[in-house]
Amino acid sequence: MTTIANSVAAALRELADYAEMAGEDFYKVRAYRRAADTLATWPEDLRALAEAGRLRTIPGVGEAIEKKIMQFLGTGHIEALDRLREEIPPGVLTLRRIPDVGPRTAFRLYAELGITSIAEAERAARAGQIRVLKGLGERSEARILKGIELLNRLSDRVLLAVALPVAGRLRQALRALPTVQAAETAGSLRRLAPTVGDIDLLAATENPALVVDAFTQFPEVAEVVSAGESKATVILQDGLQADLMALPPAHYGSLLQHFTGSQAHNVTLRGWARDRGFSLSEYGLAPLAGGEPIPCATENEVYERLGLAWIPPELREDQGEIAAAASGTLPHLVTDKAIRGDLHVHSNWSDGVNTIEELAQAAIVRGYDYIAITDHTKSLGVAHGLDEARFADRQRDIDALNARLAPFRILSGAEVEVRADGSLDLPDEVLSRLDVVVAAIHTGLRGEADRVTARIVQAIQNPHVDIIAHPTGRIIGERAAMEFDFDAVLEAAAAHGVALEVNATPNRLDLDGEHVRRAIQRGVRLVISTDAHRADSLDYMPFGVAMARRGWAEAADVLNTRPVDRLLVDW
Ligand code: DGT
Ligand code: CA
Ligand code: CA
Repeated sequence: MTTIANSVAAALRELADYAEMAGEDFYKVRAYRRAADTLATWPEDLRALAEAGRLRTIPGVGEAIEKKIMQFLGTGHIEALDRLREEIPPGVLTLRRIPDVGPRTAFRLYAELGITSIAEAERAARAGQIRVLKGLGERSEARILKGIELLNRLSDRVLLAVALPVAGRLRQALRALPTVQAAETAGSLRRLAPTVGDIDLLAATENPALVVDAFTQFPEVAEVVSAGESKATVILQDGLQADLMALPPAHYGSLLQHFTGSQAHNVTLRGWARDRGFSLSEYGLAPLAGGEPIPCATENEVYERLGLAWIPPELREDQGEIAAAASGTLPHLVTDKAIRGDLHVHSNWSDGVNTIEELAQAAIVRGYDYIAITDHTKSLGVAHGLDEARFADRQRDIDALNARLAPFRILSGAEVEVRADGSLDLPDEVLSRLDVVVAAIHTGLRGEADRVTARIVQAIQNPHVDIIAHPTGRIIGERAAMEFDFDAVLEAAAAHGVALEVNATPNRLDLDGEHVRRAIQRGVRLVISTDAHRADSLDYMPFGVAMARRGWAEAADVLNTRPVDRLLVDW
């Protein structure tokens, strides 16, 4: 649903993007984005608030932004945005979607080469026109080209966090149909992959044709690509594709197994079935020797008939899960409920939206025992970071709250920067007073692999560092992982008892399942954290848990499943 506050938020976000490219003041740009973030989920009627002259009670709305909101409410336009739109063609904005192309580079590609689309940027890079720009060079050009290739690969996929709520609504709507006995999501979405190509849905019904027909008429459906007796493919209002398969309940287990995939898992499972005299399909198990096919009503039955334990969907990537299911050695995967606290959260002492108390209350509501407030330090200019004096002030705030909120515990932490030379941007003396030190690299991510590895290893060697945040630095659809020696980092982390973070922010999901698995195999412990910059974002936690599960993590592998006293023992 689009509210007027949503529309204002969208306009402010666009304004921020343009303003950033036009080289306007960084603080101004950030203020637009913050106000947009708040407005995007603003519950009250904006017009009523404006009439009451109370727009400035909205966090992040000061005089200048109030004026822009008033303009928008009056005319549907923001003057400053209109001016910038005239100055810079809209295609230039899309250039920023190329990994490694920031606003300044995007603007220069336009101003100096007249590039206004990603396709034009690709042609220019291939023709060697970008390397001649001052300060860019051959390496930048190659990187831009690589970024465009990455983007092309990702452009038709969406984040798990974007697809999940949509899929949940469709599943609900299917379950509400009178002829549907069961409905579930399948495919990469059920496997909780970081991104999904489409939404796969399954239904058990005695009347597949009727259900398929009803599905194609759901209000969220914008276009029907194909519809048959038991399947349909549609495009939803928001551009996502959804596939539905419906079969009678007797086949539901086989159906679910087949369309959950992955394809690689299914290929190996079919081989396993063949070796045991069956052919496997969405209809059931057919004996190769002939005779009646056996339909399976539950997924458990499919695996059981093949001599296997049921395999959690997150593991179905053909990474040894079938052998583990055969030998009874599947992991007892960590669950959402096992998480007792969040160890990477930003308050309004740095660039977060909420007060420490609001964050603590939000954590209490979520059933947590503790939360670590890990504000940015001063050197990360973009984040209004804290210096030593302000850390001391913040500590008083935390002490007072802890006295009041016990037994809930607020841990005093920081997200410190790993500088170019591998040192940290807070003196050891300050670090030693913190409960939790999270170290992160935010700059120089494109350095030589050896340099990046050395920086991370050096941070790990600092006796005060507890956690390495978002270790690979990838941002899905925007930035590939840093090039570095992950095994060397694992070795150092294991040796120094430093945990690696599984960052649950939907476009990070860093570490992902593969990296989690490698970390566990090397004896490195993990934490799952949201990196929330506002209280609502504590809800990202399940996405991080999903990555940990995809990496075969058990509760014992994850430090924040521990009570706080056992957490601090090692730190
Ligand atoms: P996605 O959609 O790219 O994120 O990945 P999946 O795994 O959801 O793939 P999708 O939607 O093409 O198919 C869902 C599952 O159905 C897939 O994991 C395996 C199974 N499947 C059954 N028949 C086929 C087939 O003919 N082709 C493919 N690719 N998958 C099939
Ligand atoms: Ca799919
Ligand atoms: Ca599909």
